[in-house]
Amino acid sequence: MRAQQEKVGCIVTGAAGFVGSHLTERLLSLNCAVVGVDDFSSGNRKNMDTIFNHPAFTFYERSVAEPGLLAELRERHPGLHCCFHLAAVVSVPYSVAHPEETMNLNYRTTISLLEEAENLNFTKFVFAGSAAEYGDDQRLPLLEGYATEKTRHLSPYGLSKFLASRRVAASPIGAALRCFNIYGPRQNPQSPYSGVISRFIDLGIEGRPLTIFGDGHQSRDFVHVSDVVEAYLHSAGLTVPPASTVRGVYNIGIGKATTVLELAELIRELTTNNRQLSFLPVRTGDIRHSVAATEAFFRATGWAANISLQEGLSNTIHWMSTHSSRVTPTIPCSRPRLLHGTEPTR
Ligand code: UD2
Repeated sequence: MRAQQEKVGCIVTGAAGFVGSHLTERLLSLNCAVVGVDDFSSGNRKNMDTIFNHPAFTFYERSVAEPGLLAELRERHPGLHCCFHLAAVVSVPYSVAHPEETMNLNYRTTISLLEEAENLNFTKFVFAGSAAEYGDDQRLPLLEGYATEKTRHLSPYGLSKFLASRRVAASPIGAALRCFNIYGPRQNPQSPYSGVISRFIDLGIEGRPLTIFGDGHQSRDFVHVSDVVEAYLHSAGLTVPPASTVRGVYNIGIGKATTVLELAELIRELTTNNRQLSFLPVRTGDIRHSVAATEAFFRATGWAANISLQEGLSNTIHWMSTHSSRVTPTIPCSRPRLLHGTEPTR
């Protein structure tokens, strides 16, 4: 890993988020210098507890929508040359209620940041795409080429991610990772976008009935956050041994479908929850099946998920049993603040 000798400078937007905080932690463990940016609109300060005082980490409570942000950060941190852009409107229901805000943040702001990174000669810009870019396409497994301008998007979230991924993938420094259903430690079971695994584990641990929307035969491709973090490193060539970086758009999943019923049974067993399942009406807008074709990213980088669902669930259950899973929501702060690091020089 080249960062053992030389510090690689990375920006992580959304550093206080579920995935962003794990990515930041891992980059720091690889001896990278990391600048984290988050406005706490959905991220949480608590997610950064393990990294906040790390000497190679500097955090800015700022919005990625501020014009000129990358240039300003590059001036303060001349070693920055890699940007992982994860900050976004992350909730599908929220995007439906706020389509304009979603298009602005997830699409237009991404393009502005990418163009700024290109102008500043960044070597890499990795974007957090989503399985939502495939809309309700049921040709399975989903190949990267299936998402086109003809795709019927189910939400502004899906459309904004698709448009942004397409532009990022066309950049000489760009890679867009379409992550499928990510789970793992620090995912908040109380939030509307938290995901079925954290909700089921929360209910399982509390000895309450797991709630199934519909018949439970719908399926998803569940990928552990540690595997996703490794995929981000691979996309930027920050691996051991160093790999060349990749361009384009790639699926990140395990390539295996698990039904919600199978998942519920596994979690009931692992949390020794004997309560009967509770069946509720199908959730509006729910897609039936989703599973990634994962060969393209494997061919490009050699990455493949290596945490099985069973292992990932055990790890997440252990974490949720030993940590308070209910994080207090933070109140967004409109005034930019430097929370850690050297005071800005203008
Ligand atoms: C995922 C993403 C979302 C977006 C979308 C695109 C997550 C957490 N969310 O939504 O951001 O990218 O894919 O398609 O990765 N379910 C239950 N009971 C519950 C909760 C959920 O039965 O208590 C079902 C739900 O109806 C769905 C499945 O579990 O069929 C997965 O739900 P989810 O919210 O974890 O994720 P998904 O695929 O809807």
